[in-house]
Amino acid sequence: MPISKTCYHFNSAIVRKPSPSVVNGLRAEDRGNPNFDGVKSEHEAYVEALEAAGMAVTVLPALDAFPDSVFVEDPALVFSEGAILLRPGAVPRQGETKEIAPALHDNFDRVLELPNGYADGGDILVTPDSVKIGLSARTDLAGANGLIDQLKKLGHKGEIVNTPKGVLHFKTACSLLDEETILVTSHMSESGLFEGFRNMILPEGEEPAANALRINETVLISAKYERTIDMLDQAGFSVVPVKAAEIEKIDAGLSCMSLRWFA
Ligand code: CIR
Repeated sequence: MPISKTCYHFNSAIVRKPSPSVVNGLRAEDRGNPNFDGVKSEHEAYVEALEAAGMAVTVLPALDAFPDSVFVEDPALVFSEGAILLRPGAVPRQGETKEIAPALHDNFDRVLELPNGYADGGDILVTPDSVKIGLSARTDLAGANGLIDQLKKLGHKGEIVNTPKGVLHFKTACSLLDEETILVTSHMSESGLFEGFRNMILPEGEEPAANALRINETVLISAKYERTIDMLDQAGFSVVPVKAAEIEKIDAGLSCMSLRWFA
């Protein structure tokens, strides 16, 4: 299957239930702890939205020892051709790789490993031409180069890019809406990184909506960003608002809570 078909056509996902310890999740800036019941209901609604978009969802059990383990996107990267176990850059999250490994072996014939360095899935954006790997406080050059080697084995081309300073993950500031369109903060757009794409710039004050999630015919967007929802609606996208206000308190968005692929 050509890579352009794999960018947002998915029929399978892995998620992990949040543990009560999620209230202690990592954050760059303290905006108060998320509420556990709130995270739990956001997660349940998210799983329903994935299913409604056409995916079969495997739900893994909560892991109390890893507060951020609900964000399964970070310790692994998956494609139709196989999976890659990553090494998260944040020390408290590094044990999550070992925890996600059995689910990957259950679902993929090929499970590769990052040979060295660090890389978080949140820094990786799959586009039709390349898999963009954003260097960040979580993803270093050794990790990015190691990832490029592993991607090659699965038939994908990796490309190293920069995550703007002060932004947690590359995909905190952008998402792919279709083969030629990126939803992006004005700051990241100004870097010229997406010159070959149509850039849809987030309205001022709604930058956290950048972490949207295109799945098949729908785009999931954090429900509180009404101007972004209107903008995408008017551009003809089929938008599904999903509540994410609690997980945003620990710097997360909609892509973070699943691993997605076409089986
Ligand atoms: C962390 O700092 O690692 C978590 N609190 C948030 C992870 C968000 N993941 C993502 O953007 N892929």
